[in-house]
Amino acid sequence: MTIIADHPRPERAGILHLGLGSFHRAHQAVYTAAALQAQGGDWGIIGVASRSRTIVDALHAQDHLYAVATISPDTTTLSVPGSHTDSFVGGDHPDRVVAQIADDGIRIVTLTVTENGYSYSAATQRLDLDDETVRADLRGGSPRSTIGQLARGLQARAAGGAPISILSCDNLAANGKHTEKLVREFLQELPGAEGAETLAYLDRAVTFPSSMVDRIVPATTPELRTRVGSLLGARDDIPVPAEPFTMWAIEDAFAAGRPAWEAGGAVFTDEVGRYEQMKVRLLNGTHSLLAYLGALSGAATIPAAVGIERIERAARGVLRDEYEPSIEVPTGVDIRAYESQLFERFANSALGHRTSQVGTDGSVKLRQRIPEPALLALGRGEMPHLIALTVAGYLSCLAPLSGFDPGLHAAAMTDAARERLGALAATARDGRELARRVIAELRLFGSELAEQDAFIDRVGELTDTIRRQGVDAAIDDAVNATGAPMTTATLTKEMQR
Ligand code: CS2
Repeated sequence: MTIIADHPRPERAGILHLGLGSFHRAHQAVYTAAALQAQGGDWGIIGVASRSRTIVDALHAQDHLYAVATISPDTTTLSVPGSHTDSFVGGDHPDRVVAQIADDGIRIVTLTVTENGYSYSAATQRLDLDDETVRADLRGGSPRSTIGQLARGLQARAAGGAPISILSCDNLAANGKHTEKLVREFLQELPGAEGAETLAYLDRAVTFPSSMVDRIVPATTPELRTRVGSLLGARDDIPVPAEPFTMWAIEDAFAAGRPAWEAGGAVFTDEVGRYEQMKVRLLNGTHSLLAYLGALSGAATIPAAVGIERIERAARGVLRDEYEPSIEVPTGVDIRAYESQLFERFANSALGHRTSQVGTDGSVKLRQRIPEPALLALGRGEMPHLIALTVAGYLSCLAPLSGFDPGLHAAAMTDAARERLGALAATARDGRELARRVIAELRLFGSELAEQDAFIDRVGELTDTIRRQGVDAAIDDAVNATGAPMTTATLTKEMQR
């Protein structure tokens, strides 16, 4: 038996997608399938994996079809989006990436390259000119960085001048503007007037809409493959598990048309910035707290972490007292309903979303999630104890002080900064010194937080508490300091009294 798509397949591609991971396959590909089903059009997707051949090889073997398994605590349902027309590995064929961007048939380039894929410096927010790959891309030859590929592709396309849009779908604040800024910085760095013509083309014919993406997509497991195989009645080597919830808010600024993504439920809005802030802080910020405190408490998964009462308490506290005051709620969103839905989503135990997955790449993820809300709280004269605890949890997991073992879930977290942080921790006398080195000297969370001595000391203090007295003591300390709200469990107990 072979896999069959849910809808007629597109004949031609109109989208080049960089970052062919699970998230894209359970999010944009599904919205595009709905758009194709509703309106047709040449909006097939050519997927580009950065380095790994696994997905690309399997997609070719499976006629570019795979199942999305929507998993709730009671049921699993399957859908088969058929939006991909082709795929290849960008690392193996960098010139093809450039050629595809230059191809007039492609009218949108979408990106899910993770927070890590944008080659910018956390301290300055500018293109990282110390990055070897960026430097090589600036010198010429086949580009390997995402920003280099976009800039070189647009440079090649500028000759014909056809309009195009670049749509970032990563968890970065103002992701469209951020991507545009980095591409422009790349072009400005080119010698002589080499970039000038392309910059003029960007002014004329290229847009960078922002978008907020949301769907929890854990890693695939061998068990899921077996389960999907029997539900589908066909072999699928690359099914994607995902939660039932899905959301996409997009700025409607496309230079050369777009698929009818609203058919899949996408929201086109002028308030993308508000949606992004709400999501990156309330969902992702709280997620990071759950991942680090959970891992340090021995929880393998996010639902297990949020099932620990004192961690749930800290999570509700950080969301309500420290993230929520920093955002402007999008028009029409009921923030209390959003919050309670979030906690239901975190508690979806059927998903098996791992703390090590969410804790991975904290050095770039936290940069998006914590500095602004922390600075706003400090500006109001309040210490954001639970954001400080999140950072202390991160440092304890990734850069444990000598003699502290953060356990196997922390050990499974990968992070580009792990080695650098480990070296700082190895010679730090205590948490305060480590926090100072990471936040003030390395400026891992930007230059403004680097100046906030009281916050840095609080992170250091909580890191020491984790090492000396354990994570529970640190959570209690931070929660009591903020007077965080009670958990549902304690509220029920209180009411029963
Ligand atoms: C998570 C996100 O891994 C992480 O950092 O917070 O991947 C999260 O699951 C998604 O953004 C949900 O939309």
